[in-house]
Amino acid sequence: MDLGLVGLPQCGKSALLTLLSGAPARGDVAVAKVPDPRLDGLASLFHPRKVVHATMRLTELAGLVPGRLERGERNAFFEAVRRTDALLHVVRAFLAPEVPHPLASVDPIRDARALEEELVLADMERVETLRSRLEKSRAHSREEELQREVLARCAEVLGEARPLRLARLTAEDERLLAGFGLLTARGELLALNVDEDDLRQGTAFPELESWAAENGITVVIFSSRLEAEIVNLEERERLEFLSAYGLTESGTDRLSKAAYRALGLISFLTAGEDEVRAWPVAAGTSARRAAGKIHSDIEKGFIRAEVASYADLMAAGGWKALREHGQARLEGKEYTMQDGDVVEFRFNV
Ligand SMILES: Nc1nc2c(ncn2[C@@H]2O[C@H](COP(=O)(O)OP(=O)(O)O)[C@@H](O)[C@H]2O)c(=O)[nH]1
Ligand SMILES: [Mg+2]
Repeated sequence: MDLGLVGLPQCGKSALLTLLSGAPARGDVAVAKVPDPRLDGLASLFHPRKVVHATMRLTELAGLVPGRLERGERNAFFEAVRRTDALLHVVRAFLAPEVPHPLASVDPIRDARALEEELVLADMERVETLRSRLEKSRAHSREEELQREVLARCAEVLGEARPLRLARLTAEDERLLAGFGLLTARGELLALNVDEDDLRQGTAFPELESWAAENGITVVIFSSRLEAEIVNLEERERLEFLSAYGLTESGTDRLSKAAYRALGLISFLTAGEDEVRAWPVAAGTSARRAAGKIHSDIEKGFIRAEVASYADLMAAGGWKALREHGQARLEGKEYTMQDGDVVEFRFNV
């Protein structure tokens, strides 16, 4: 699962890549750990040799200035977007006269809209091309008929200048569209990089926030500057620092969690003396497929999943007491994994 960082040049993409991955960015790809306090809870119970967080891959895409691009550059950018599973759109709201703005003024809603419009426009062109190609095709297979139908619905949404993530596509629709490389169906998160003073005053950006909500985009307001100051502090100091801004969680943590959701991921957990671990799977994944994330043999030889909620396991103090309380459920291969399920798989080898 790949999260693409997009936004104008100098808006803070590389700074955010560094913050999320916890290390100075080397090139434009990095891996981010997804914070999960449940792992700390489980570690206090099981005293494992290691604790493994869920991770996601981050890729910084070339900064693009809408309206100023040659066709080749636009296509290269869209190609890079196609390779991502969700977008983290960094938008600049900090002033900093020493940092040049490619459009000479700081205007977050203008910048946020401009990129989204580019993507919607690209999808419109693509959908039109696909529709006329299907119109001309002489073989009228059932599959093509279904594609025509879903593309007509896409054209309607895009025609209203709305992204495809608002088109209520079903899993079947997504299957039909999978090879077409449309851009706006993917999840999107908007990271608004503000000045520390704006954070302190809790300054709201109502116009931007309602625009984002209408477009199915989650907004996280953070200050890249502030985050860089607190990243190396002890947990306790960091919390004190944040509380001065009326915050309880760092922007980096809020962004990581929101990005994980935008990617459509949830975590199931495994816990033992060897290892406590969070496993990322797409929301809706069955128990059997989830088992395959750990090892293909567990998927092949799947018998049952023994599942407990994190809260029940913590309250019981371990699997043994949990089983005695009848709080461990035995689930079959079609069970849909839930975020925070603690699981032990039973399997034949
Ligand atoms: N004052 C201020 N400067 C920032 C902030 N975020 C990034 N910068 C600076 O803006 C410049 C561009 O940031 P960078 O992360 O390289 O932007 P990118 O082009 O989007 O990757 C760098 O000099 C950063 O130090 C911020 O929140 N406040
Ligand atoms: Mg950069």
